[in-house]
Amino acid sequence: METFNLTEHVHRRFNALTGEWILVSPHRTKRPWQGQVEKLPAETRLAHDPACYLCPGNHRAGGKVNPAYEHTFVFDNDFAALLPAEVSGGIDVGQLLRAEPVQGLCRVLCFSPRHDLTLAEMSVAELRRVVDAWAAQTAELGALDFINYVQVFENRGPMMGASNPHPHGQIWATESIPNEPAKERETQAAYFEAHGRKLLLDYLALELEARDRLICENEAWVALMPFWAVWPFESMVLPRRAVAALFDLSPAERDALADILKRLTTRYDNLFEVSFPYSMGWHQRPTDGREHPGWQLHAHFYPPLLRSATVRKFMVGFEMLGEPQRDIPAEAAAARLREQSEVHYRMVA
Ligand code: H2U
Ligand code: ZN
Repeated sequence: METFNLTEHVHRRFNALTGEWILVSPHRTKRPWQGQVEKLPAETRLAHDPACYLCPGNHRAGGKVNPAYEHTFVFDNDFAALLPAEVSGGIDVGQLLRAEPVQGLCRVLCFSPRHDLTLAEMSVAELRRVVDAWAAQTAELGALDFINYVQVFENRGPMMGASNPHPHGQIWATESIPNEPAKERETQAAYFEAHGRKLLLDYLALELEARDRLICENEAWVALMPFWAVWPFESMVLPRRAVAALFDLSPAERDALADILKRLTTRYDNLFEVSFPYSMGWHQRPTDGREHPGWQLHAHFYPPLLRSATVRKFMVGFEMLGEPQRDIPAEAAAARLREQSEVHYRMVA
């Protein structure tokens, strides 16, 4: 019988952060990277688009007017999915029909007044302002009595459902702790209970030792493809120091975060010479007033592209009904990102 090996044999990998398994089928891609990279036609991009709801000075869909902002700009979402209305009660019919009211707030964060930039194309100094806005929003919303969790995220590109090319992200702050962070809370708490150390710091130490899933790093941060990655080019951004929330980052760590975000998103864009679509977001310690000593701050990037600017992975069939599956092992996909340039393809003459 052959000895198990991650690059040859069909296997399942355990996601230590969610407690779920994923299927890896390396043999399905004997020729994974020979398909040509399709390039999309160059888009015309306006620095200010008079029709954009998010550009400075423009009217939003709800009728409000944006100020002539010069850096970042935060506003309450005009079509918020969560509202700060207090309602009592709920339903529970035989533990089968259950519902509970939930309060919350939704905000939109414009990353830049420039309509035609992305995180990858903004300067490190401008990205630092985005980091500061994320931290300030988390602190402000997290301090509210009825907010127990703050989700900072960005949907990038029409493929991920972003409504507008203007660089922006969202913040949803909730009374409840949503499913994904709730799973991570359980796994991180159990690990801390058993070992007295943070799960993600021990995990990072293993990755820094192995090195084959690293993408790029600096003095304070590491971008890597997690061992359990499901999306073809999924990544995580991890701080080297024990820290649980963006607002606890030092000024030097914020600068270093701006640096790593620019470098990671540039590598993504360069991979298929396209503005790489993704959903990204931060998982921070819940703001429910509890300690959460095992919680470690981190970001996830979930990009859907598989083989080119137009070929995406679909999470369907077995993945919806069974469990997620990938062909190219994380190590091979990480190597592809590692070999990318950190000079954005649009900057190359
Ligand atoms: P997405 O691109 O990730 O969908 O985020 C845009 C958000 O901006 C979306 O939630 C809000 C939408 O409700 N929005 C406004 O609040 N006002 C507007 O004028 C346009 C969009
Ligand atoms: Zn705009």
